[in-house]
Order: sequence, then structure tokens, then C-alpha cells
Amino acid sequence: MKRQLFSSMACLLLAFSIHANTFAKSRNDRLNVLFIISDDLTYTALSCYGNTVCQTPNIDALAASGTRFTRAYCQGTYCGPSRASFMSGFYPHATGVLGYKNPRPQIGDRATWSQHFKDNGYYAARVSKIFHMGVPGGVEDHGPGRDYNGADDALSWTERFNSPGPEWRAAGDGETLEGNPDGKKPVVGGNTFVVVEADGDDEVHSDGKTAAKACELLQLSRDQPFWLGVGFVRPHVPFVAPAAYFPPYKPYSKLNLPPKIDGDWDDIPKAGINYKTSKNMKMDVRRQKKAVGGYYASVAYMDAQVGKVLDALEASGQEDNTIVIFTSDHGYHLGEHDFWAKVSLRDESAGVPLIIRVPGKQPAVCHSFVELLDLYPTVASLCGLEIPEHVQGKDISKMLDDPEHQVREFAFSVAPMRKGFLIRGDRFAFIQYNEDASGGMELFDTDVDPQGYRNLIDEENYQDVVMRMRSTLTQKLAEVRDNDLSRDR
Ligand SMILES: [Ca+2]
Ligand SMILES: [Ca+2]
Repeated sequence: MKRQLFSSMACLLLAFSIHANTFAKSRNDRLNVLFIISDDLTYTALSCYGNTVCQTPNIDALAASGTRFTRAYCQGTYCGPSRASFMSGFYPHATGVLGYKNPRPQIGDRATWSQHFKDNGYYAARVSKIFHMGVPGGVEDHGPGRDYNGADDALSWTERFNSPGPEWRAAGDGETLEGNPDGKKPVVGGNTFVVVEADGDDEVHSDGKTAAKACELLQLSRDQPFWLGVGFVRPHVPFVAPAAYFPPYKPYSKLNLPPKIDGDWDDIPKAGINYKTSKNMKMDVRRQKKAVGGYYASVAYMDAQVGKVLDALEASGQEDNTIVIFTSDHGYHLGEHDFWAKVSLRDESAGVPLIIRVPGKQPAVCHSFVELLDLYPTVASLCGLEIPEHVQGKDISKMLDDPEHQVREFAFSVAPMRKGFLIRGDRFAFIQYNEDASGGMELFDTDVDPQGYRNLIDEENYQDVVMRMRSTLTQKLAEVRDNDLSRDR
């Protein structure tokens, strides 16, 4: 009797453990998501996008094993609006989130991208900057008790981690390039072009700490799939990296700058002259070249941190069931038209690098238009989750099987700071300032003028194109504004 009881209990235990195993297995069968985002990274700086000077072996390796998108665009050309958009699933003009705030007050209880995964049983975490954080101000290490969460959204995460670092105060050889023509200004903070060839190793700085924390999280075993966001702050200014990353770009004088064309600005409306230029930053050619070198060293340093995270993923044995995404919140000018930094709606600033690697899918290069807004629905679909009704992006997952697949005829991006709108079509790039175009317009024929030196807006032969683009923009804005939020009002 005793023996019988024991054996039936054993059966029960066995049955329970089989059930538990099946349960655990089915949960672990769900794909993990590793979302890596750099800050202010232009695709033009990456060797996998054709740069022959800047060295990015780790991002290149990821690109070679995944799908690299050549026409990916952000929805807002600086941190706040871009990040609020792809995390919330709404275009900037749908939520009214045009600045540096988190989108929660506007979106109510609608789930953000990571929150949707959290709600579906995922462990959702971020390390460092995913929603907006000021750089360097928001990540500068001011000691304990300081709130480093920036414009973050607590509901989006199971856990969140910040990575304070010394930023422009890092020990080393520093120089302020911007607004410093007589060279008398010390190294300063804020959104300023500063280069610091820093003492010490990777982990002195924010991104080194971010990589170390991400590696630690990847090594932990848990019974849930994960959605892990890893946000690097380089190459956002200040251009601070360990000195070891600088030698390939020195002497700075050997670096090339984009061509300077006489009269290039003559056909650009005032709002189209970027907010930072060689002229208003008072940067001579020496300083411009050093800005490029400092940017490249920051990119190389960030690339090395990406490598550590990808190595940790492989070492954890989860590479075969983890989707990896690498991108940036927007692009950056490195002297094209004597423009610097972000905000502009030209390709260098509105375009982003985008690599998506899904286990079991063939590597490819995809030239179809995609938007950062598409990541939320695409990754939800790849992981077998429903796509929430409010999400305005499109599922591009078919492109990962067939790189010829298309879901949109153009990409849409905005520069709220300039009341600027971009319709980036296959051949034509159209930019308009103010909804009534009172700030001017730009039209570039990228077939014959890929660098956008010649604004065709007043050319007689192109007036039908201008009309078509203007009406496309009006229609797109109307679509953006007709959404789950507006229908709720
Ligand atoms: Ca940014
Ligand atoms: Ca021009």
C-alpha cells in the first residue's frame, strides 16, 4: 500500500515535471529580442555602408549575417521625437510628442514596444538610453542620489539600468572645437563639439558600462524570453573615447571632408540651412577634420562595445533563438554642405543604419523603404505576438525572406525644430518647411544628384513632381493624424 502510494506519487511528480518541462520549453521556444541602438550615428560612418576610413568590424559582421537595410529612415531627426515614436508606435505628429518628453501622457494605457512584450510574458529591460536622455548632461556622473532616467517610461520595463560616465570631464587630451576660434575655451559640457582622447579603458565610460551590464544580463538564465534594449550614447557629442581608438584617424589633417561647392547654399531656404554649420560653429578646416576624426573614434569605440554584447549573446547559447537589431535614433552630418550634426532632413541625417538578424534567415541587403516605426509591429509579428491596433508602422517581416518585398513607396520623417517634413521617394527627395510651405521647399533628383547640391523646386520641368509631392505630404499628414488617439478624443 505504502509502495503503491509512493509509486503513484512518483507518477504524479513525473507527470508534473514533464508538464513543467514542456511549459518551460514552449516558453523558451519564443524568440528573444536584442535591440541595440546607437545615438546620433549616421550610416555613412559604417564600413558596411561604404565608409572606407572608419572601422566598424563588429557592426559589419552583424550586417554580413543579417539583413542590412539601405533605405531606413527615422521619423524625427533628433533624439526625443524619434525615440518616443518608435517606442510608442505613433508618428510624432500623431501624439504631439515633438520634443524631449516621454509619450506616456499622450498614449495613456496603450503599450509601448517593450511593454507589449512585457505584457506577453517577456522580461523587458533596458540598459542606458532607449527613450530620450540628455547627453552628456543626463549621463554625466554626479554621484549617488541622482536621477539618471531622463524622459524614460517606467511602465515599459521589468528592470532598467543606467550607465553614468565622466563624459566631457574624462581625464585625457580634450579640445572644444565649436565656438572656440581663438582656442582659449576649456573643454565644456552641453551639446557642443568637444573631442577627448581619454585616459583609461572602455569601462571608464558610459558605453563600456552599458556593454558590461548587457553582457551580465545575457548570461543570467531565466524562464522567460527577453526583450533587451541596449542603448549606447556614442557617437553623440562629446566625442569621448579611450585614446586607443584614435590612432587610425590621426593625424586628423589626412582625413577628407565632403566637397565644398561654391554657392551651394544659394538655392537652400533659410530653414534648410542646418542649425549647426561650419560657419556658425566657427570651425576652420583643421577643426572640421578633427570633428570627423573624433566622431569616427567614438563610432569605433561604440562598435567595440557592440562586439562585446554580441559575443556574450553567442557565449550564452541564445544566438539561435534571438532576434538582433542594430540601428540609431537618426543620422548625422559630418560636413556635407558644411552642415554638422542632426535635425536636417537630408539623407545623412534622416536616414539610419538598420540591420535585423533573425535566426534561420539568409543574410541579405534590402533596398526597400523602411521606417523605424516598423520595428515594433515587425518584431511583434516575428515573435508570434499580436500587433496592437494603435501601432502606425508596418510589418516588414516578409522583407527578411524576400529583400525585394516592399510595403511603402516613400519614407516620412519630420524635423519639428524646423517645422520640416520629408517625403523621401525612390527618385525624389522632397522637403517642406511649415505645413503651408511658407518656410520654403527643396526637391532633389537623387538619380542625377545623390548628394543634393541642386534644389529643383523652381525648375519648370519639375513642377508636376512638386505638385505630386506636396499632395503626398498633405495626404500622409492626414493619415498620421487619423489614429487611435484622435478617434478616442
Ligand atoms: Ca540622438
Ligand atoms: Ca545647392
